[in-house]
Amino acid sequence: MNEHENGLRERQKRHRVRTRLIALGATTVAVVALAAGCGGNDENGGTTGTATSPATNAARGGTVEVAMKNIRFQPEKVTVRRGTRIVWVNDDSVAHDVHKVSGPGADFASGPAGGMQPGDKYEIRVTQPGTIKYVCELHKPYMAGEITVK
Ligand SMILES: [Cu+2]
Repeated sequence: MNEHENGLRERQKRHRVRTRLIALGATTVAVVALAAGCGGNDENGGTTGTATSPATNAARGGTVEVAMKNIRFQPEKVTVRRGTRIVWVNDDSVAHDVHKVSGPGADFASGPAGGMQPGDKYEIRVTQPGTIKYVCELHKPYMAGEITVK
């Protein structure tokens, strides 16, 4: 086989590939045209205006978990947005509790000192900006935490 024949075969191959691409292109155009047709029908259906997404509000109030482990709050300091749910989980083998010491909003407490048994949960929702300090009455001042609400 000489150079000329090689070149000819290459050109033929390329030509076939191009033809196939054009065919594909035509199919794509047909699909797009169909899709556009559907879109047109939707517009005629009268779905007008943009509704405010409920996801926007849901995103504001997430959940942050604070573990009670090795006689510590973990993490000891969290920074959250207003509306966030703070959930304390006693992941320890001993009893604990949560008692607010200072900061904005209403006072809160999980119950009596050492009232949270292993596996128990306690939760609040933070609504006012500022820094809330809290302790475990049983293990303070060693076991203390902070929530900064933005
Ligand atoms: Cu404790």
